[in-house]
Amino acid sequence: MPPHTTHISICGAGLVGALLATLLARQGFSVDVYEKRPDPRRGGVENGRSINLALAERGLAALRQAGVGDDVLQRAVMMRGRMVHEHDRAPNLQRYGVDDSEVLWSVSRGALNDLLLDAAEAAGARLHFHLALIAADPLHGRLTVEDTHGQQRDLRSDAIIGADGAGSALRAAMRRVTDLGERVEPLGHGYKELEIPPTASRGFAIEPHALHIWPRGAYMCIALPNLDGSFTVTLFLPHEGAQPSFESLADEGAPRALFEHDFADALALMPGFDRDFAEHPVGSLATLYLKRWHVGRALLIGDAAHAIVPFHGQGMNAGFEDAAALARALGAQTEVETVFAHFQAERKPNADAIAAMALENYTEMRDAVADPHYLRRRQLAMALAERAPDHFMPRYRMVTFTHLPYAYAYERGKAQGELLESLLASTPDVDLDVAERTLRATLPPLPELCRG
Ligand code: FAD
Ligand code: 8R5
Repeated sequence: MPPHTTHISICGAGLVGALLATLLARQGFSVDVYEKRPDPRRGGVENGRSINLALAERGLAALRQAGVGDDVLQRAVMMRGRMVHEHDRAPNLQRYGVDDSEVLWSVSRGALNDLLLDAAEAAGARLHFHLALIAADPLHGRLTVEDTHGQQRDLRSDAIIGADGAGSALRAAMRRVTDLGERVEPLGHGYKELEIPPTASRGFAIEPHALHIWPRGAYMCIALPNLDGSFTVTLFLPHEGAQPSFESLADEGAPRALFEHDFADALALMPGFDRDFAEHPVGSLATLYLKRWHVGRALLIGDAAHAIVPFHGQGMNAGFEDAAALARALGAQTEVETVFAHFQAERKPNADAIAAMALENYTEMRDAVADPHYLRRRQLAMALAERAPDHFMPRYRMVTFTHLPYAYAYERGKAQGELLESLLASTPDVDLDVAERTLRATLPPLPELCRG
């Protein structure tokens, strides 16, 4: 079936749905998008909170494929590395890459979503707001949407794509037909968003070009810059327990006492701390695993298929990579069930790998960034990457700045990690010539990097 006779319904006009709609409409598919919320571009009730996300190479490449890469970067703040704020020490910047070609970008979720909705419409996709998917028959490509008055409409489509997020309604409809092998693993930790406002002269109160981390062992704070000079600060903490936890902070004054003790430099920059803490909800974190992403003419992508914990900053990036891969596959072959099976075979091992790496990066961020063994290991890794760039690349860089499959990054990262540990086991002052020879003798060269 050529694209222009293939009709695709996308459920959800969030980040992934809006990007997929753009990519497919640009390829000539007939695309309708159903979104249960109102059109965010229409203003309306604005709660005034800016939520930002870290955009990395995988997401950026997909945005470039949709023709909006430069537009997005114009509205983004560059983050060159992690700024680590240890207790009672000057903050220290650990660069992410070798130069400014390897950086993260802090983007506003609202601005990015608006821009993608404009792009989808400009490409010819039809967007329908205030219409929620409430039922679907995946085997026959039928779906039912409902407006805010309870009016229902029955529709038919060659393909139904569920980009409706972690609580996907399409997934619920698919589950009624086939066992999806669904498993949700709560992390046991939640998060709360706070704010460092701009200074009186409308500048940034701390270094703007960094992702700030306050590692405190069992928990941490992070901060990402916004264009207006503010930072969105996120506190990650266990939900329950006697050690600092959201439960243990229930008493008035307890949150401020924790911050005075652990995050005093950040607290000094948050005049609205008490109100923000009291008013902002605690978000919960979990990993969603599915054995199956497709049933008949229906397919799940993005968070609907593989919601992950946030610690690698890859949820959106992975979802954007899904969208680009799916658009490419549908462009090459339009027998939807075949495309969906191939998509799952290609993407699921990668989704599993980034889910695991995201969990591991929590420990790294909140704890190991300040650990002497970790710092030695990191230094050795950087030395090997410089001496033998064809043989060694830190896993973080593979994930964040290349298009190597996540599953490859995970496996290669394990092998490299074992090598580093064995080198460090005998002496903390590793002879770099020996290390390089051992590396070249033990691991095959890295594949072509497929960057940019
Ligand atoms: P969503 O963005 O959740 O969009 C789903 C859409 O579907 C929504 O618009 C929703 O209204 C709509 N919908 C739901 N149900 C229905 C229905 N029944 N009918 C119609 N429409 C429906 N990722 C990163 O890569 N880097 C980061 O730094 C990062 N930071 C994050 C910070 C926060 C606070 C959070 C919560 C997440 C962060 N993520 C980050 C993860 C990222 O937000 C998600 O991975 C990404 O938004 C997934 O996109 P999605 O389109 O699949 O789902
Ligand atoms: N998501 C991120 C990283 C890795 C940074 C590093 C980590 C907030 C709810 Cl926790 C986190 C990263 O290892 O140096 N890159 O991007 C984004 C992160 O959290 C986001 C902002 C978040 C869900 C709240």
